Amino acid sequence: MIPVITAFERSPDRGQGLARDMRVRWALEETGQPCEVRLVSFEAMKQPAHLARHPFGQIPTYEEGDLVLFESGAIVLHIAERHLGLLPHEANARARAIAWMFAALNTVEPPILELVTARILEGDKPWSAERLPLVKDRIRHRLRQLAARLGDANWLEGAFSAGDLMMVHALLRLKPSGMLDEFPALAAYVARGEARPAYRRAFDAQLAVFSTFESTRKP
Ligand code: GTB
Repeated sequence: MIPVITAFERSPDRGQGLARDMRVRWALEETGQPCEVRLVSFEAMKQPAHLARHPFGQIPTYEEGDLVLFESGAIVLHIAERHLGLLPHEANARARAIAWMFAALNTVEPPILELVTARILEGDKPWSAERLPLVKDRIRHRLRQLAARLGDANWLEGAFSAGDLMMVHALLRLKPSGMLDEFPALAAYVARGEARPAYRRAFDAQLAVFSTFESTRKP
């Protein structure tokens, strides 16, 4: 059964691959699984049909027969557990790779999202200029710790895993800020992720959605 995932009809990142459907597309590519993509507008995401799939009216979602999932982490874990390629077979190594998925989502990504909030949603507040350095320092603290653990390894736990997939995608959100370049080992880690053929295929697929939308848009 070919799963159906949802993605933005028109991504606000203009095809940079920063929206979270990219994680699901990437996981499916790494495991050699096909998918169909249902594109949704911001309006459609808040309608009952989509809210039945996703209680918070967001993308991505994943439908496979009777199973309907939301949350990119849960979806990637589901894919990784059912198909070869994203989790080690040995039980302890598998548990560690899953721990890195949670670390990406719960420990590394939150301060990065704070930066997006501080810049975009709170950029016009009088206290914004004071807050921004604090937010950036919290991110640097995490990046320093992550770089120390990665050391000169290619991936976080031996071979590339779902933990790396989630971590690389969380870190990608930092690229426009230039902060990733302050940590060359992490910049190289992210570049290794982006260079994977599966990442490229997933990236091209989501970019094609944006390019098609732009080329058919009425002036
Ligand atoms: N925790 C959920 C998950 O991991 O699946 C978060 C899902 C989520 O934030 N979805 C966003 C969404 O549907 C899209 S990915 N937003 C619409 C809404 O809430 O109404 C987040 C995102 C959006 C835009 C960019 N960008 O433009 O760079 C990057 C990431």
